[in-house]
Amino acid sequence: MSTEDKNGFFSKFKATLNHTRTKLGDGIAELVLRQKGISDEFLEDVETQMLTADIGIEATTEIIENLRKKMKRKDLVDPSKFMLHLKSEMIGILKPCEQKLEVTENTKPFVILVVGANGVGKTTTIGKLANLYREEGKKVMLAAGDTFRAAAIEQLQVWGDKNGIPVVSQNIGADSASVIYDAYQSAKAKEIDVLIADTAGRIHTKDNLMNELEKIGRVLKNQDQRLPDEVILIIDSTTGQNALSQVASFRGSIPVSGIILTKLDGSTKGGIALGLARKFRIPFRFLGVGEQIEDLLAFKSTDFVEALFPDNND
Ligand SMILES: Nc1nc2c(ncn2[C@@H]2O[C@H](COP(=O)(O)OP(=O)(O)OP(=O)(O)O)[C@@H](O)[C@H]2O)c(=O)[nH]1
Ligand SMILES: [Mg+2]
Repeated sequence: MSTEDKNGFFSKFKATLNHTRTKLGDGIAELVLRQKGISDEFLEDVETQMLTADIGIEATTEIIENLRKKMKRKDLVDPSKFMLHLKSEMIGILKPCEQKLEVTENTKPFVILVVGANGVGKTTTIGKLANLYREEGKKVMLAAGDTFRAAAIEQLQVWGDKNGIPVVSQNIGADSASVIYDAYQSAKAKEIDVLIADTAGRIHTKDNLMNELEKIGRVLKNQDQRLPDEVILIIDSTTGQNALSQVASFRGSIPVSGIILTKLDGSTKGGIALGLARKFRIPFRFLGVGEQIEDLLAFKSTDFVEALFPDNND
């Protein structure tokens, strides 16, 4: 059980992962209850359960192979110890992705570019991030880089108002890179600590939209080679395996340095975190766990894995 439950973080993790737990952890826990010993057949059943819970082929194979080796070495004999071994394999895969986003003080403004497919939760997550940094006492500004729809600019403005922070925007149809350039200039002049730029949702297989992202990257680099300081790719955790191709495509256009998994609260497919971690090892900066401003959790691999299984399954 987590030792860091002082603020109810673990309880929130647990509640958030309810649906994924029903799909993954409860099923495995039931399998374990029926076992007298660990067999190849049992491991195959666990493997099937993991695949249907969107952990993906690579992470699942790695975990099952390691457990099979332990079984052969007789390190894994007792079914009552199975969960401990399984959890520790999962934590091993997720741990490298547990890296907090360090917003450095000496690089003003620290520029965060938020990208992702349509409707994944980019703008909402920006509202949550703005709130987080504002509460830390930082001066935050937003850039309305999604110029495709008037509603997108208005939506960001609403989050700006909620946070009481400035939003730099231009008219609908304006060049996204130019909006972000303007915002950068303004943020620099106003000594803003964190500038968070929204971008339009894009289907990762459409070249022209991906080229626009490359342009944003170039325009920022022209200002300062270090920019952008962070590129966050938002992944909707209900999309399942498609997340893997989204990461691969976005990374082809812009150096993605962090992932935020959203909508975990309604998803049965939270297991995708393991698939993503195994394949890309990109840090999960945060998890989106609801539609409200405070529904953003820091990623902790141990808590995440514990929350995937019913209680008392050590
Ligand atoms: N349950 C839940 N809903 C979320 C979460 N994050 C975002 N949403 C909802 O998902 C929907 C889309 O969110 P947006 O923030 O508009 O997504 P977007 O990526 O900016 O969308 P586009 O700009 O149209 O590409 C909204 O209804 C949000 O309230 C989350 O973590 N949990
Ligand atoms: Mg949006």
